[in-house]
Amino acid sequence: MTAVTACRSCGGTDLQRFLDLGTTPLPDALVDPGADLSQEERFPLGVAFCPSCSLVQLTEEVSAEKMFVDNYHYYSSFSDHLLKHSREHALGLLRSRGLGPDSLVVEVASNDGYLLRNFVEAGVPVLGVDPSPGPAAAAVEAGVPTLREFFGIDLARRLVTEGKRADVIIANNVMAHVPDLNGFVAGMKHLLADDGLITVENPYVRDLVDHCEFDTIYHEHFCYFSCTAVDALARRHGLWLNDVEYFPDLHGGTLRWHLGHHDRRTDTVRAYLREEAERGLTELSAYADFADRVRRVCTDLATLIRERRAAGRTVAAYGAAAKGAMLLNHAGLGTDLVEYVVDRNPHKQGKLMPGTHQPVRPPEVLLEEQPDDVLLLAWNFRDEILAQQAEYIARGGRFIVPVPSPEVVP
Ligand code: DWN
Ligand code: ZN
Repeated sequence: MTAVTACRSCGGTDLQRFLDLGTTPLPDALVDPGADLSQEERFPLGVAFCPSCSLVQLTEEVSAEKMFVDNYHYYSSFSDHLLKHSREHALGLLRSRGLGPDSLVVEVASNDGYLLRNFVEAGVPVLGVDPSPGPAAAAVEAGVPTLREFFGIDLARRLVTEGKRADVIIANNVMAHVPDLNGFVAGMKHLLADDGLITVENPYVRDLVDHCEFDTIYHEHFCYFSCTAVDALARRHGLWLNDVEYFPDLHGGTLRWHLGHHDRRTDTVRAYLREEAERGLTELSAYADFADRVRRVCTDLATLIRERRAAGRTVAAYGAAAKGAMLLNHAGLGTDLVEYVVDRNPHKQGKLMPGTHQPVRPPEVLLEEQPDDVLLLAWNFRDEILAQQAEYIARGGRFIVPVPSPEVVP
Protein backbone atom coordinates (compact mmCIF):
# COMPACT_ATOMS: atom_id res chain seq x y z
CA MET A 1 0.00 0.00 0.00
CA THR A 2 1.46 3.40 -0.92
CA ALA A 3 0.47 6.92 0.15
CA VAL A 4 -0.71 9.23 -2.64
CA THR A 5 0.82 12.71 -2.39
CA ALA A 6 0.25 14.00 -5.92
CA CYS A 7 -2.90 14.10 -8.02
CA ARG A 8 -3.04 10.98 -10.20
CA SER A 9 -4.32 13.11 -13.08
CA CYS A 10 -2.55 16.48 -13.10
CA GLY A 11 0.28 15.83 -10.61
CA GLY A 12 -0.88 18.67 -8.35
CA THR A 13 0.50 18.39 -4.81
CA ASP A 14 -2.18 20.41 -3.04
CA LEU A 15 -4.50 17.44 -2.44
CA GLN A 16 -7.12 18.36 0.18
CA ARG A 17 -8.30 15.35 2.25
CA PHE A 18 -11.98 15.53 3.22
CA LEU A 19 -12.92 11.97 4.27
CA ASP A 20 -11.29 9.29 6.41
CA LEU A 21 -13.00 5.89 6.29
CA GLY A 22 -10.57 4.15 8.63
CA THR A 23 -8.96 0.84 7.69
CA THR A 24 -11.03 -1.65 5.73
CA PRO A 25 -10.56 -5.02 4.03
CA LEU A 26 -10.44 -5.21 0.23
CA PRO A 27 -14.09 -5.08 -0.86
CA ASP A 28 -14.00 -8.08 -3.19
CA ALA A 29 -11.67 -10.16 -1.01
CA LEU A 30 -14.32 -12.61 0.10
CA VAL A 31 -12.92 -14.98 2.72
CA ASP A 32 -12.77 -18.75 2.33
CA PRO A 33 -14.44 -20.47 5.29
CA GLY A 34 -11.81 -21.94 7.57
CA ALA A 35 -9.26 -19.30 6.54
CA ASP A 36 -7.18 -17.76 9.31
CA LEU A 37 -9.17 -14.54 9.85
CA SER A 38 -6.27 -12.96 11.71
CA GLN A 39 -4.43 -12.85 8.37
CA GLU A 40 -7.16 -10.77 6.68
CA GLU A 41 -5.55 -7.60 5.34
CA ARG A 42 -7.01 -4.16 6.04
CA PHE A 43 -5.89 -0.89 4.49
CA PRO A 44 -6.42 2.79 5.30
CA LEU A 45 -9.05 4.50 3.12
CA GLY A 46 -8.96 8.28 2.75
CA VAL A 47 -10.35 10.62 0.07
CA ALA A 48 -9.00 13.94 -1.19
CA PHE A 49 -9.92 16.68 -3.69
CA CYS A 50 -7.48 18.18 -6.18
CA PRO A 51 -8.09 21.95 -6.53
CA SER A 52 -6.09 22.04 -9.78
CA CYS A 53 -8.20 19.62 -11.85
CA SER A 54 -11.16 18.82 -9.53
CA LEU A 55 -10.39 15.09 -9.41
CA VAL A 56 -11.61 13.31 -6.26
CA GLN A 57 -9.29 10.45 -5.39
CA LEU A 58 -8.02 8.04 -2.72
CA THR A 59 -5.06 9.03 -0.60
CA GLU A 60 -3.75 5.46 -0.33
CA GLU A 61 -3.18 2.98 -3.16
CA VAL A 62 -3.36 -0.82 -3.00
CA SER A 63 -1.74 -2.77 -5.86
CA ALA A 64 -4.05 -3.55 -8.76
CA GLU A 65 -2.67 -7.13 -8.91
CA LYS A 66 -3.75 -7.73 -5.32
CA MET A 67 -7.26 -6.42 -6.05
CA PHE A 68 -8.04 -7.56 -9.58
CA VAL A 69 -6.04 -10.74 -9.92
CA ASP A 70 -5.78 -12.29 -6.50
CA ASN A 71 -9.20 -11.36 -5.06
CA TYR A 72 -11.74 -10.64 -7.77
CA HIS A 73 -15.02 -12.52 -8.08
CA TYR A 74 -17.11 -9.86 -9.81
CA TYR A 75 -19.01 -11.05 -12.90
CA SER A 76 -21.02 -8.46 -14.81
CA SER A 77 -23.61 -10.92 -16.10
CA PHE A 78 -25.44 -11.26 -12.79
CA SER A 79 -27.56 -8.19 -13.34
CA ASP A 80 -30.34 -8.16 -15.92
CA HIS A 81 -30.48 -4.36 -15.70
CA LEU A 82 -26.76 -4.07 -16.50
CA LEU A 83 -27.05 -6.58 -19.36
CA LYS A 84 -29.95 -4.57 -20.86
CA HIS A 85 -28.02 -1.31 -20.46
CA SER A 86 -24.96 -2.84 -22.14
CA ARG A 87 -26.94 -4.32 -25.02
CA GLU A 88 -28.59 -0.96 -25.71
CA HIS A 89 -25.15 0.65 -25.69
CA ALA A 90 -23.78 -1.90 -28.19
CA LEU A 91 -26.78 -1.71 -30.53
CA GLY A 92 -26.60 2.09 -30.46
CA LEU A 93 -22.95 2.02 -31.46
CA LEU A 94 -23.57 -0.54 -34.20
CA ARG A 95 -26.11 1.85 -35.71
CA SER A 96 -24.39 5.18 -35.13
CA ARG A 97 -20.87 4.14 -36.04
CA GLY A 98 -21.71 1.97 -39.04
CA LEU A 99 -19.60 -0.90 -37.64
CA GLY A 100 -19.02 -3.96 -39.77
CA PRO A 101 -16.61 -6.85 -40.51
CA ASP A 102 -13.72 -4.44 -41.13
CA SER A 103 -14.19 -2.61 -37.83
CA LEU A 104 -12.60 -3.31 -34.45
CA VAL A 105 -14.27 -2.74 -31.09
CA VAL A 106 -12.00 -2.93 -28.05
CA GLU A 107 -13.40 -3.09 -24.53
CA VAL A 108 -11.15 -2.49 -21.54
CA ALA A 109 -12.31 -4.34 -18.41
CA SER A 110 -14.43 -6.59 -20.61
CA ASN A 111 -15.10 -8.91 -17.63
CA ASP A 112 -17.03 -12.03 -18.75
CA GLY A 113 -17.80 -10.74 -22.25
CA TYR A 114 -21.20 -9.40 -21.13
CA LEU A 115 -21.03 -6.45 -23.55
CA LEU A 116 -18.70 -7.49 -26.40
CA ARG A 117 -20.83 -10.56 -27.12
CA ASN A 118 -23.38 -8.19 -28.68
CA PHE A 119 -20.80 -7.14 -31.28
CA VAL A 120 -19.69 -10.74 -31.85
CA GLU A 121 -23.32 -11.63 -32.63
CA ALA A 122 -23.36 -8.78 -35.20
CA GLY A 123 -20.22 -10.07 -36.89
CA VAL A 124 -18.05 -7.16 -35.74
CA PRO A 125 -14.48 -8.06 -34.70
CA VAL A 126 -13.80 -7.41 -31.03
CA LEU A 127 -11.00 -7.58 -28.51
CA GLY A 128 -11.55 -7.74 -24.76
CA VAL A 129 -8.88 -6.75 -22.24
CA ASP A 130 -9.27 -7.84 -18.60
CA PRO A 131 -6.68 -8.97 -16.02
CA SER A 132 -9.09 -10.96 -13.82
CA PRO A 133 -8.60 -14.70 -14.44
CA GLY A 134 -12.14 -15.91 -13.74
CA PRO A 135 -14.11 -13.36 -15.79
CA ALA A 136 -11.54 -13.39 -18.64
CA ALA A 137 -11.77 -17.18 -18.90
CA ALA A 138 -15.58 -16.94 -18.94
CA ALA A 139 -15.38 -14.41 -21.79
CA VAL A 140 -13.15 -16.63 -23.92
CA GLU A 141 -15.51 -19.53 -23.19
CA ALA A 142 -18.36 -17.32 -24.48
CA GLY A 143 -16.50 -16.67 -27.75
CA VAL A 144 -15.12 -13.23 -26.91
CA PRO A 145 -11.38 -12.95 -27.70
CA THR A 146 -9.82 -11.57 -24.52
CA LEU A 147 -6.31 -10.55 -23.48
CA ARG A 148 -5.78 -11.28 -19.78
CA GLU A 149 -3.78 -8.13 -19.13
CA PHE A 150 -4.01 -4.64 -17.69
CA PHE A 151 -4.59 -1.98 -20.37
CA GLY A 152 -2.18 0.94 -20.73
CA ILE A 153 0.11 2.70 -23.17
CA ASP A 154 2.44 -0.34 -23.50
CA LEU A 155 -0.36 -2.69 -24.57
CA ALA A 156 -1.77 0.01 -26.88
CA ARG A 157 1.62 0.43 -28.58
CA ARG A 158 1.89 -3.36 -29.02
CA LEU A 159 -1.57 -3.59 -30.58
CA VAL A 160 -0.82 -0.70 -32.98
CA THR A 161 2.46 -2.38 -33.93
CA GLU A 162 0.38 -5.45 -34.78
CA GLY A 163 -1.65 -3.25 -37.16
CA LYS A 164 -4.67 -2.81 -34.90
CA ARG A 165 -6.60 0.49 -34.55
CA ALA A 166 -9.88 0.64 -32.67
CA ASP A 167 -12.92 2.24 -34.26
CA VAL A 168 -14.60 2.13 -30.84
CA ILE A 169 -13.01 1.79 -27.43
CA ILE A 170 -15.37 1.05 -24.55
CA ALA A 171 -14.20 1.51 -20.98
CA ASN A 172 -17.02 0.91 -18.47
CA ASN A 173 -16.24 1.04 -14.74
CA VAL A 174 -12.52 0.79 -15.28
CA MET A 175 -11.02 4.27 -15.65
CA ALA A 176 -11.55 4.74 -11.92
CA HIS A 177 -9.78 1.44 -11.25
CA VAL A 178 -6.41 2.07 -12.89
CA PRO A 179 -3.39 3.22 -10.89
CA ASP A 180 -1.74 4.80 -13.95
CA LEU A 181 -4.61 7.03 -15.07
CA ASN A 182 -2.53 9.02 -17.56
CA GLY A 183 -1.02 5.86 -19.06
CA PHE A 184 -4.52 4.48 -19.45
CA VAL A 185 -5.83 7.55 -21.30
CA ALA A 186 -2.65 7.82 -23.39
CA GLY A 187 -3.18 4.19 -24.37
CA MET A 188 -6.74 4.86 -25.53
CA LYS A 189 -5.53 7.92 -27.48
CA HIS A 190 -2.81 5.85 -29.18
CA LEU A 191 -5.06 2.92 -30.08
CA LEU A 192 -8.02 4.95 -31.36
CA ALA A 193 -8.51 5.27 -35.14
CA ASP A 194 -8.58 8.84 -36.45
CA ASP A 195 -12.35 9.09 -36.63
CA GLY A 196 -12.88 6.66 -33.74
CA LEU A 197 -14.97 7.05 -30.58
CA ILE A 198 -14.09 6.30 -26.97
CA THR A 199 -16.96 5.86 -24.51
CA VAL A 200 -16.07 5.84 -20.82
CA GLU A 201 -18.66 5.05 -18.14
CA ASN A 202 -18.19 5.64 -14.42
CA PRO A 203 -20.39 6.57 -11.47
CA TYR A 204 -20.87 10.36 -11.27
CA VAL A 205 -19.22 12.03 -8.27
CA ARG A 206 -22.09 14.54 -8.11
CA ASP A 207 -24.57 11.73 -7.30
CA LEU A 208 -22.12 10.09 -4.92
CA VAL A 209 -22.16 13.32 -2.91
CA ASP A 210 -25.86 14.13 -3.35
CA HIS A 211 -27.05 10.62 -2.38
CA CYS A 212 -24.33 9.94 0.21
CA GLU A 213 -23.16 6.86 -1.70
CA PHE A 214 -20.07 6.53 0.53
CA ASP A 215 -20.13 2.72 0.23
CA THR A 216 -19.04 3.09 -3.41
CA ILE A 217 -15.76 4.49 -2.08
CA TYR A 218 -13.30 1.61 -1.79
CA HIS A 219 -9.77 0.60 -2.70
CA GLU A 220 -10.71 -0.60 -6.20
CA HIS A 221 -11.90 2.90 -7.08
CA PHE A 222 -8.79 5.07 -7.16
CA CYS A 223 -10.78 8.11 -8.33
CA TYR A 224 -14.29 9.60 -8.64
CA PHE A 225 -15.05 11.63 -11.74
CA SER A 226 -16.78 14.88 -12.60
CA CYS A 227 -17.02 16.18 -16.17
CA THR A 228 -14.57 18.89 -15.18
CA ALA A 229 -11.97 16.30 -14.13
CA VAL A 230 -12.54 14.15 -17.23
CA ASP A 231 -12.29 17.22 -19.49
CA ALA A 232 -8.89 18.18 -18.00
CA LEU A 233 -7.65 14.59 -18.22
CA ALA A 234 -8.76 14.23 -21.87
CA ARG A 235 -7.24 17.52 -23.02
CA ARG A 236 -3.92 16.57 -21.47
CA HIS A 237 -3.76 13.67 -23.93
CA GLY A 238 -5.05 15.45 -27.04
CA LEU A 239 -8.56 14.05 -26.68
CA TRP A 240 -11.79 16.04 -26.67
CA LEU A 241 -14.71 15.48 -24.29
CA ASN A 242 -17.41 15.83 -26.97
CA ASP A 243 -20.57 14.48 -25.36
CA VAL A 244 -21.98 13.06 -22.15
CA GLU A 245 -24.98 10.83 -21.33
CA TYR A 246 -26.52 10.38 -17.87
CA PHE A 247 -27.96 7.14 -16.48
CA PRO A 248 -29.54 7.87 -13.07
CA ASP A 249 -30.49 4.23 -12.43
CA LEU A 250 -27.08 2.67 -13.02
CA HIS A 251 -24.71 2.17 -10.09
CA GLY A 252 -26.28 5.08 -8.21
CA GLY A 253 -25.91 7.55 -11.10
CA THR A 254 -23.51 7.00 -14.02
CA LEU A 255 -22.14 9.25 -16.73
CA ARG A 256 -21.00 8.04 -20.15
CA TRP A 257 -18.36 10.37 -21.58
CA HIS A 258 -17.72 10.45 -25.38
CA LEU A 259 -14.09 11.23 -26.28
CA GLY A 260 -12.40 11.63 -29.68
CA HIS A 261 -9.38 13.05 -31.48
CA HIS A 262 -11.32 16.04 -32.81
CA ASP A 263 -13.27 18.89 -31.19
CA ARG A 264 -16.97 18.11 -31.71
CA ARG A 265 -18.12 19.38 -28.33
CA THR A 266 -21.89 19.47 -27.72
CA ASP A 267 -23.89 21.97 -25.70
CA THR A 268 -24.60 19.12 -23.26
CA VAL A 269 -20.96 19.03 -22.22
CA ARG A 270 -20.87 22.81 -21.84
CA ALA A 271 -24.00 22.63 -19.65
CA TYR A 272 -22.49 19.96 -17.38
CA LEU A 273 -19.26 21.93 -17.00
CA ARG A 274 -21.21 25.09 -16.18
CA GLU A 275 -23.45 23.29 -13.66
CA GLU A 276 -20.49 21.70 -11.90
CA ALA A 277 -18.85 25.10 -11.46
CA GLU A 278 -22.14 26.56 -10.16
CA ARG A 279 -22.63 23.55 -7.82
CA GLY A 280 -19.17 24.00 -6.37
CA LEU A 281 -17.94 20.55 -7.53
CA THR A 282 -14.83 22.36 -8.72
CA GLU A 283 -14.05 23.43 -5.15
CA LEU A 284 -13.52 21.64 -1.84
CA SER A 285 -16.68 23.26 -0.42
CA ALA A 286 -18.92 20.68 -2.16
CA TYR A 287 -17.33 17.93 -0.08
CA ALA A 288 -16.91 19.75 3.22
CA ASP A 289 -19.86 18.16 5.07
CA PHE A 290 -19.67 14.74 3.45
CA ALA A 291 -17.87 13.07 6.36
CA ASP A 292 -20.58 14.21 8.80
CA ARG A 293 -23.30 12.89 6.51
CA VAL A 294 -21.54 9.52 6.25
CA ARG A 295 -21.31 9.25 10.02
CA ARG A 296 -25.02 10.07 10.33
CA VAL A 297 -26.09 7.42 7.80
CA CYS A 298 -23.94 4.75 9.47
CA THR A 299 -25.25 5.63 12.94
CA ASP A 300 -28.88 5.77 11.83
CA LEU A 301 -28.57 2.45 9.99
CA ALA A 302 -26.92 0.63 12.91
CA THR A 303 -29.53 2.05 15.30
CA LEU A 304 -32.40 0.98 13.05
CA ILE A 305 -31.06 -2.56 12.75
CA ARG A 306 -30.31 -2.84 16.50
CA GLU A 307 -33.87 -1.72 17.29
CA ARG A 308 -35.35 -4.26 14.91
CA ARG A 309 -33.16 -7.02 16.29
CA ALA A 310 -34.11 -6.01 19.85
CA ALA A 311 -37.74 -6.36 18.80
CA GLY A 312 -36.98 -9.96 17.89
CA ARG A 313 -36.74 -9.50 14.10
CA THR A 314 -34.21 -11.52 12.11
CA VAL A 315 -32.03 -9.57 9.64
CA ALA A 316 -30.17 -10.81 6.56
CA ALA A 317 -28.73 -8.91 3.58
CA TYR A 318 -28.85 -9.05 -0.22
CA GLY A 319 -25.84 -8.54 -2.50
CA ALA A 320 -22.27 -9.64 -1.69
CA ALA A 321 -21.21 -6.49 -3.51
CA ALA A 322 -18.01 -4.55 -2.95
CA LYS A 323 -20.18 -1.67 -1.76
CA GLY A 324 -21.93 -4.12 0.55
CA ALA A 325 -18.66 -5.08 2.21
CA MET A 326 -17.88 -1.39 2.69
CA LEU A 327 -21.27 -0.64 4.22
CA LEU A 328 -21.16 -3.57 6.65
CA ASN A 329 -17.66 -2.58 7.77
CA HIS A 330 -18.22 1.20 8.04
CA ALA A 331 -21.53 0.81 9.89
CA GLY A 332 -20.15 -1.91 12.15
CA LEU A 333 -22.74 -4.48 11.11
CA GLY A 334 -21.33 -7.83 12.22
CA THR A 335 -22.99 -11.24 12.29
CA ASP A 336 -24.67 -10.31 15.60
CA LEU A 337 -26.81 -7.82 13.63
CA VAL A 338 -26.81 -9.13 10.04
CA GLU A 339 -26.73 -12.93 10.02
CA TYR A 340 -25.92 -13.75 6.39
CA VAL A 341 -25.83 -12.28 2.88
CA VAL A 342 -27.47 -13.77 -0.20
CA ASP A 343 -26.08 -13.40 -3.71
CA ARG A 344 -26.76 -15.20 -6.96
CA ASN A 345 -23.16 -15.29 -8.08
CA PRO A 346 -22.03 -18.90 -7.39
CA HIS A 347 -18.39 -17.74 -7.24
CA LYS A 348 -19.30 -15.77 -4.08
CA GLN A 349 -21.61 -18.33 -2.44
CA GLY A 350 -20.01 -20.36 0.31
CA LYS A 351 -17.48 -17.61 1.11
CA LEU A 352 -17.55 -15.03 3.92
CA MET A 353 -17.97 -11.26 3.57
CA PRO A 354 -14.71 -9.33 3.92
CA GLY A 355 -14.15 -7.99 7.46
CA THR A 356 -17.56 -8.85 8.94
CA HIS A 357 -17.57 -12.52 7.84
CA GLN A 358 -21.27 -13.13 7.14
CA PRO A 359 -21.68 -16.32 5.09
CA VAL A 360 -22.78 -15.75 1.47
CA ARG A 361 -25.73 -17.96 0.52
CA PRO A 362 -28.02 -18.33 -2.55
CA PRO A 363 -31.04 -15.99 -2.77
CA GLU A 364 -33.41 -18.97 -2.53
CA VAL A 365 -32.66 -19.00 1.20
CA LEU A 366 -34.86 -15.91 1.62
CA LEU A 367 -37.98 -17.96 0.89
CA GLU A 368 -36.72 -21.00 2.75
CA GLU A 369 -35.92 -19.07 5.95
CA GLN A 370 -38.05 -15.90 5.46
CA PRO A 371 -35.92 -13.52 7.57
CA ASP A 372 -38.01 -10.55 8.79
CA ASP A 373 -35.71 -7.95 7.22
CA VAL A 374 -33.16 -7.89 4.40
CA LEU A 375 -30.57 -5.10 4.20
CA LEU A 376 -30.26 -4.21 0.50
CA LEU A 377 -26.50 -3.93 0.04
CA ALA A 378 -26.91 -3.93 -3.77
CA TRP A 379 -29.20 -0.88 -3.59
CA ASN A 380 -28.08 0.16 -7.05
CA PHE A 381 -30.23 -2.72 -8.37
CA ARG A 382 -33.17 -1.90 -6.08
CA ASP A 383 -35.98 -2.21 -8.65
CA GLU A 384 -34.60 -5.40 -10.17
CA ILE A 385 -34.09 -7.11 -6.82
CA LEU A 386 -37.38 -5.99 -5.21
CA ALA A 387 -39.24 -7.27 -8.27
CA GLN A 388 -37.32 -10.54 -8.13
CA GLN A 389 -38.14 -10.91 -4.42
CA ALA A 390 -41.85 -10.10 -4.72
CA GLU A 391 -42.82 -13.41 -3.07
CA TYR A 392 -40.53 -12.76 -0.07
CA ILE A 393 -42.18 -9.32 0.29
CA ALA A 394 -45.68 -10.75 -0.19
CA ARG A 395 -45.00 -13.07 2.74
CA GLY A 396 -44.26 -10.04 4.92
CA GLY A 397 -40.54 -9.61 4.31
CA ARG A 398 -39.12 -6.10 4.40
CA PHE A 399 -36.08 -4.56 2.72
CA ILE A 400 -33.91 -1.95 4.43
CA VAL A 401 -32.45 0.43 1.82
CA PRO A 402 -29.36 2.09 3.38
CA VAL A 403 -28.66 5.17 1.24
CA PRO A 404 -29.24 8.10 0.82
CA SER A 405 -30.71 7.49 4.30
CA PRO A 406 -31.98 4.25 5.86
CA GLU A 407 -35.51 3.41 4.66
CA VAL A 408 -37.73 0.34 5.15
CA VAL A 409 -39.62 -0.75 2.00
CA PRO A 410 -42.30 -1.49 1.08
O1 DWN B 1 -16.85 -0.63 -10.34
C1 DWN B 1 -17.49 -1.60 -9.98
C2 DWN B 1 -18.95 -1.49 -9.78
C3 DWN B 1 -19.55 -0.56 -10.81
O2 DWN B 1 -19.57 -2.74 -9.86
C4 DWN B 1 -16.79 -2.83 -9.67
N1 DWN B 1 -15.95 -2.51 -8.49
C5 DWN B 1 -17.60 -4.03 -9.36
C6 DWN B 1 -18.99 -3.72 -9.03
O3 DWN B 1 -19.08 -3.24 -7.72
P1 DWN B 1 -20.09 -3.99 -6.74
O4 DWN B 1 -19.51 -5.32 -6.33
O5 DWN B 1 -20.53 -3.07 -5.68
O6 DWN B 1 -21.21 -4.30 -7.78
P2 DWN B 1 -22.64 -4.64 -7.92
O7 DWN B 1 -22.81 -4.98 -9.37
O8 DWN B 1 -23.50 -3.60 -7.37
O9 DWN B 1 -22.84 -5.99 -7.06
C7 DWN B 1 -24.12 -6.53 -7.06
C8 DWN B 1 -24.02 -7.87 -6.39
O10 DWN B 1 -25.34 -8.38 -6.27
C9 DWN B 1 -23.23 -8.84 -7.25
O11 DWN B 1 -22.47 -9.71 -6.40
C10 DWN B 1 -24.32 -9.64 -7.95
C11 DWN B 1 -25.45 -9.62 -6.96
N2 DWN B 1 -26.79 -9.67 -7.55
C12 DWN B 1 -27.63 -10.70 -7.16
O12 DWN B 1 -27.24 -11.54 -6.35
N3 DWN B 1 -28.89 -10.74 -7.67
C13 DWN B 1 -27.19 -8.68 -8.39
C14 DWN B 1 -28.47 -8.72 -8.92
C15 DWN B 1 -28.95 -7.65 -9.84
C16 DWN B 1 -29.35 -9.79 -8.55
O13 DWN B 1 -30.50 -9.89 -9.00
ZN1 ZN C 1 -5.38 17.16 -10.24
